[in-house]
Amino acid sequence: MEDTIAAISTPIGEGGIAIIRISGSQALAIADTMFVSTKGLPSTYRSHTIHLGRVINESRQPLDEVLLTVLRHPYTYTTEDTVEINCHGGRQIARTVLAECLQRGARLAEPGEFTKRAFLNGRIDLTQAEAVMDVISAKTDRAHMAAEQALEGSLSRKVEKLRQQLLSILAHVEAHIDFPEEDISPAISGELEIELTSIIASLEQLLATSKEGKILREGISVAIVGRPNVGKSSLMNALLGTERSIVTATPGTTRDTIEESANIRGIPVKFIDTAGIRKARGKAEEIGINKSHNAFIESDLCIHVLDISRLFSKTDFNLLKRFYKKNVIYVLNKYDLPHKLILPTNIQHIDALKISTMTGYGIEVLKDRIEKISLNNSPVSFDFEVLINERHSEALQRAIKALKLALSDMQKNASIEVISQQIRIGFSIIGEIVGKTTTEDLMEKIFSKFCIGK
Ligand SMILES: Nc1nc2c(ncn2[C@@H]2O[C@H](COP(=O)(O)OP(=O)(O)OP(=O)(O)O)[C@@H](O)[C@H]2O)c(=O)[nH]1
Ligand SMILES: [Mg+2]
Repeated sequence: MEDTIAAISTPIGEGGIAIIRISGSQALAIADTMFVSTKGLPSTYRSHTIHLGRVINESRQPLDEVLLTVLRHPYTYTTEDTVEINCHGGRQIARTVLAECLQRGARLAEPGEFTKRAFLNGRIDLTQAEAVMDVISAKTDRAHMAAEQALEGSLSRKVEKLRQQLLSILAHVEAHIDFPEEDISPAISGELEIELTSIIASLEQLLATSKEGKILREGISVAIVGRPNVGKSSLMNALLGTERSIVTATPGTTRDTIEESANIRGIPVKFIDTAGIRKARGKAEEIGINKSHNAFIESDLCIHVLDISRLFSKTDFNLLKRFYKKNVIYVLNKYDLPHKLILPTNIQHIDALKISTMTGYGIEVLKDRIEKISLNNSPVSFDFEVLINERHSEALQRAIKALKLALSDMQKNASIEVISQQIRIGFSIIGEIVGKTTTEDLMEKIFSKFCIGK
């Protein structure tokens, strides 16, 4: 019999309420010893009902007025009997109620243990358990929606379907192991090859979304660079929608890098405003300019700002060369002023966006461009946004490798044992994604990232 676990499920700190969750076969028995109300004992309550009463300590002294919810097996988060106590949201009171639960036989839950039980008891699979964490930590609406879909099982279904298809190929192939004198007929073998090729393609498609998943989950960093006074800080503020960076008419205003995050089309973006590049006047500016370079190098994407109201100079040209990387967006700022900047013919091909941080002109187009570049190379080929994490992506790569080997074995007419062995490996790796095959290590790795109480 599993022991009964308890934890505070709400964040530490002061709030309206705090929730203490108890799960396991003794949950109701424990609640009976520490809850009093006019309606009798919790173990007599119907499932999914909520009751007003008091939590008492062992000398029957009332500790807090609470609402207690009874959730009976199997329709609960963990599928076990669960009791949730809503007490007043103070740091101390929640701890006191938890201490009472522990005193009466519950064990303090480990991080993610409620979700781990939901998985071990078969209510959710591993991708759904991971999605719980993604839902909690989602920074934007888009990441949130993608995580909700994974939680609901969209990724599981996709993976499970492929696993079943593979199983049917395996069944076909292995049927021949028992009858070695019968070769797989060329027609059937051709069919199996087509099916296997299509499974590999689906796995590759899934893998191709891993970049998008990483970006939605973790976001990207964008450095804003350029000469002094071109409007980098003004642009940073325009993108954030707040006056985060100091803007003045004096060149050299920003001396240190300034970081701030924003939600750009559902992608968490960390913008880094940097010191304008020029010959440093003083030590502080020199350090700042070095930091600008580092920000440029370390960022995923760079916005290079030029001032359209000034003539193009050799310095601009040098900076264009210096700040060159694959993901760069050129913007010509101060579009509201008379235009003097003419790009030299040899660099006229650069696709620069005209913007004005003063009037807001072009800012939305710039946001679209940031979105497009961030998600580039990750075709959204499914009817839902997939949140592939590193674990999935690593398993997908291994599965694809094994199945490609199986395919080439098939094409080379290798022995049925060899082919089936390879397909089995692929099959088992795909199973790892949804948690059909797991190890203690893997579970430890996944659930230790959770918060206590989830
Ligand atoms: N007319 C006009 N002025 C702008 C625009 N954007 C910025 N400015 C002005 O340009 C000056 C410099 O702006 P900043 O945002 O401080 O420029 P910066 O690139 O951060 O400058 P440093 O921090 O010195 O490198 C300020 O006086 C801004 O008001 C714009 O689109 N149009
Ligand atoms: Mg600045």
